[in-house]
Amino acid sequence: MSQSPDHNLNDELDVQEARPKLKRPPMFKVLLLNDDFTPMDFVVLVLKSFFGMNEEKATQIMLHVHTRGIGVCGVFSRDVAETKVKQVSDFSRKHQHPLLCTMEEA
Ligand code: TYC
Repeated sequence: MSQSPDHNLNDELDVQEARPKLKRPPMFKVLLLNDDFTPMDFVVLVLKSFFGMNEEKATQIMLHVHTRGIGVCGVFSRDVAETKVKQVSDFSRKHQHPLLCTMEEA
């Protein structure tokens, strides 16, 4: 009876099962950028309307972006993040504000 590392004592071939390569889908941060022209009230309205924030949280995030230049509105799946970015961008354009919204992998 032959012996080798890939044969067992009954001379049967042992097959190493491949581990299923499961990767969690990536998540994406939706980011708001500061500018000199978009009114603070409008940014607060955006955060309340599209990110479900209350007045206090929206004001806190708006002020963070205003002072630091950039801030996170939330973390979402790719599809949801893309939808949020489009909703915010369309809404800002519609009201003729230059507010920029983008996304990056978390
Ligand atoms: N900097 C703006 C102002 O002084 C306010 C602002 C905050 C604009 C956050 C954009 O993402 C922003 N009116």
